[in-house]
Amino acid sequence: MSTVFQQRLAQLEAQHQDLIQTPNQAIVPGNGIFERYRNPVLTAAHTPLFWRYDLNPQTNPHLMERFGINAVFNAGAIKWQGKYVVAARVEGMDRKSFFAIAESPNGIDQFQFWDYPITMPETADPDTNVYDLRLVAHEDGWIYGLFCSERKDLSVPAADTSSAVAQAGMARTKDLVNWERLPDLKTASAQQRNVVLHPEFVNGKYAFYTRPQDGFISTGTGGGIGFGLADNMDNAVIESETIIHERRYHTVYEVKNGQGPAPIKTDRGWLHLAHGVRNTAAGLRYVLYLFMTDLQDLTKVIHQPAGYFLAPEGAERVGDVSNVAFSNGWILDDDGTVFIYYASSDTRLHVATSTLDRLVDYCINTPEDGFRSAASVETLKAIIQRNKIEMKDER
Ligand code: M1P
Repeated sequence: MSTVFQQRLAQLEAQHQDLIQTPNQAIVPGNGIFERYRNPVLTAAHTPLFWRYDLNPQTNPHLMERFGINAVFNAGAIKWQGKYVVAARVEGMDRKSFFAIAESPNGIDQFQFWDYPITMPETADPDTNVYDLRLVAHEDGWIYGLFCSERKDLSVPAADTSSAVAQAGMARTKDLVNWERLPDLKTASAQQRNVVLHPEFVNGKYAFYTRPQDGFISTGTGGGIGFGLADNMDNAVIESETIIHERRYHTVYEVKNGQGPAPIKTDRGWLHLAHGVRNTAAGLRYVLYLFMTDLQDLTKVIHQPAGYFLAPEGAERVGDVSNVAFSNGWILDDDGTVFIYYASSDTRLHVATSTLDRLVDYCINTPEDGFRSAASVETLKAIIQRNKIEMKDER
């Protein structure tokens, strides 16, 4: 007769295999800009059983979880040795996040974690929490990982056990396994989050997208997506930041915004994916938006469709931090397919697919925000009038 341990292990293994092998399907017809998929690509349940359980029947006869995983979300992404690889933010039940690599043969399903999470070396001032890794294959030959490094704010009264300081942690690797930690990025801002390395040198320097802010949550007088240059990565200092995409009243990025993954170079400009945040009676709402910058002047926005590109929908709207769509990873494939890895509500990771052509078309041909209701009505009327002619209906 099999033991409780054996029965539970057989059930858990069958369930886990089933989850990983379930094919994902695009939801059609979609909006023509991108395709969403039926299932998330990674959840807490995708983490290996040998992470979560002590598999020794002597020390764990009830086969209990010993290391619970709370969520798997915001992931950096890269095509690596023919595989679609994400470096996910894995959050344990102890609230600590860490990074772990999962790979898929096709980018849309069958994601499996590598056996061990990333061992990210600490600096002399250890991080309390690390999250939201942006992976960038830089033209200098290294793969860089930039992430948020969070530490307790020691300047506040002892009774305040929540205030934190966020800065840009940085590391580099050649194999995604062995990481060399670099000093945190230095800028004039009290706090930094959503810092991303540009993949090419700019005037012989390393270029960064930043998000200066006064407080840990609130941007205060700061905010906006910034841009700055540093001489090197071994002691990177940005002396001056230029805000290239500002927060603005009554937009989807009214309260704050942040660069997503590193931009993709196209023949029409650099294509950017970012998140925008606005406040509502139900709390903050995070959506994704696209814009393009000039190939020569990286601080000049040349195309910006109105509103959001992707917002949390259906079940995506609910999670640990509800009403959030967030992305810090995408992959441009050789055939022009773009895999956009986005997380919903700080809980799970999804993929959406499009093509570079379609995303550029979307950026160039979607009307811009007129910043007033009346301007939106004029934009809509112009579309209707053109379509009436198309439909040969002059009413
Ligand atoms: O909880 C939503 C997101 O909040 C932060 O983003 P931002 O700095 O723009 O507010 C990040 O902590 C991110 O990880 C999280 O998904």
